[in-house]
Formats: sequence, C-alpha cells, structure tokens
Amino acid sequence: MTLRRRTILTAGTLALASAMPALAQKKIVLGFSQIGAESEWRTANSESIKASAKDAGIELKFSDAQQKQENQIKAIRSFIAQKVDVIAFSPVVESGWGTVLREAKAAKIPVILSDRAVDEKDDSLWVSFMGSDFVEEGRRAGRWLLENYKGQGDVNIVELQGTVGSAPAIDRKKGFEEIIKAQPRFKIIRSQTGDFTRAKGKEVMEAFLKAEGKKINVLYAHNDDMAIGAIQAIEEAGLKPAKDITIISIDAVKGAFEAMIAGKLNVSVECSPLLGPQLMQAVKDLKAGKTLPRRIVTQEGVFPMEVAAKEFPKRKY
Ligand code: GYE
Repeated sequence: MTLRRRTILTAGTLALASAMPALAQKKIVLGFSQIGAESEWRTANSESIKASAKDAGIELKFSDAQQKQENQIKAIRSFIAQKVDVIAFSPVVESGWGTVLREAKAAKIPVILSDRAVDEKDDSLWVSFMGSDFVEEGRRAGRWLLENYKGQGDVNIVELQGTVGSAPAIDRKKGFEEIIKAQPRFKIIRSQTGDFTRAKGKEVMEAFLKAEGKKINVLYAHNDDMAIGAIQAIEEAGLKPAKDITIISIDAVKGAFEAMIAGKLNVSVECSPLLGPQLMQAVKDLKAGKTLPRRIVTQEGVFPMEVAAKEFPKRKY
C-alpha cells in the first residue's frame, strides 16, 4: 500500500515536471500603444513601462504613435491580429476610439487605459483606467495660486494648454478654472495650445508677450515642458521668469526642479509617469482571472520652488 502510493506520487511529480518548461516558456504578451515622445514626462513613462515589463517577465510589444491617433488605431489593430493577451494604451485624445475598442472586445482581448481616459459611453470597452486625476491637478495649481499670489488688484493669467482634445488638457483647464472663479480678480486673458512641447510652449508664449506684454502676471502651463519653453521666451523678452511673471506648471519632472532651483519656476504640481509597475501587476492579475478595479488613481503632491533643492535628489523622473 505504502509502496504503491509512492510510485503513483513519483509518476505524478514526473509528469508535472515535464510539463513545467512548456508552461514557463509561455510568456504573457502585452501590446502597448504609446502616444509619442512629446515631453520629459512621456519619455519617463515609456522607460517605466519597458523596464517593468522586463522585470515582470512580460513580453512587451511597444509601438510609438508619434502623437497621431491614426497610428494608435493601427497599432491596436495589429495587436488584435497578433492575438496578444492584453492591450494597454495611452489615448492621445479622448474621442474616436469606439470602433477599434469594439474590435478588441469582439476578439476577447482585455484593454487597459494607461495615463489618459477616453470619452466613450460604453465603459465595458476597457477593464481598468490607471493614471492621475487631472482635474485635481488643475485644482491644486489653482489653489496654489490663490494662496501664494502676492500682488494686489487684477491678476492677468495666460494659459498654455496641452494637446487639443486630450484628457489632461481638458481636465487641467477645468480644475484650475473651478478654483480661480472664487476670486474674480483672477482672469485668464489668453489661452492657447502649446501641444505639451517645449518648442510650441516657447512659440505661443512669444505671441502672448507680443500681444499683452507687461500686462501678464501669471503663466499657467499644463506641463513643465511648455513652461520651460515659455521661460526662454520670457527671458528673451527681457523679463524675469518667476518674478515678473509667476509661473505654475504640472508634472514635476527633473527639468522643472532644475528651473525651480535656478529661481525661474514658482511651482510644479506632481503628475507621476511611473505607471509601469502597476500596469504589469494589473496584466498579471488579469491573466490570473482577477477582476481589476475600474479606476486606479496615482498619488501625487505639489512642489513649490522653496522645497526644490531639498526634494531634487529624491526625484526618480
Ligand atoms: O502631463 C504631459 C505629457 O498625459 C499626463 O502628457 C500626461 C501628459 C503630461 O505630454 O507632459
């Protein structure tokens, strides 16, 4: 009796062991469609995703859309054709995703939204959305301004918006306006897109300065890169950034910390691009049959100029 059981056990163990290499070889495949490389934030986000896929042993198919929605749609279709296990993407704009998301759903491939949201009524088209609360970031920028602005009288604000139609541009504007409307002396006198890039941020700030000159008291930029471009424009116009014009931006990338330490940027509201580890965890959880939370919100802070030098060595992006 004892002997027989031992024999059976051994045979079972052997069968399991021979199946192991085949199981171990079958890696989870994740297709990720990235927006592009428009900002320091985006570069850090891509690096985070690539590094954490490697750490997690997930096979990553990474596609860069060069900021074009049509390229993202093509990438997603190719992931469907390749039968990847999971698709994740950061939608450049909010609208226009219904058709391709229905194709993924029909192919039974789960979709995770990373960083930015879509504007689609049918929320069964994605399993989870992970990323920042952009409306709250806009509110934080607005609150900092109301609490810290020293001057008297009317406050003329110029706004550099992110990519037209993108979730962070829409929401950061909304959250900021919601807060500043409590004090009517704070007025947005000009608002235009700088497409989240340094070059456009500089170009549009030059136009603002030409049109409004010394009337401008505050610049609110939807990301650090545009603020950094604008700082150049302000200096070239013979004005002192962060002194003649108070500058508020979002992301808190290293470039912003350098600008704050140099006394040229007043505050940056944090938006973390380090979404890779939580994305890989979510992919693994999905494959293990778990249900993901519908919304995973990133925890973030606000960094004014006064703390920049102390915080800088701790920054990871
Ligand atoms: O703030 C900006 C980037 O979607 C949160 O995109 C992201 C934004 C980020 O280009 O720098």
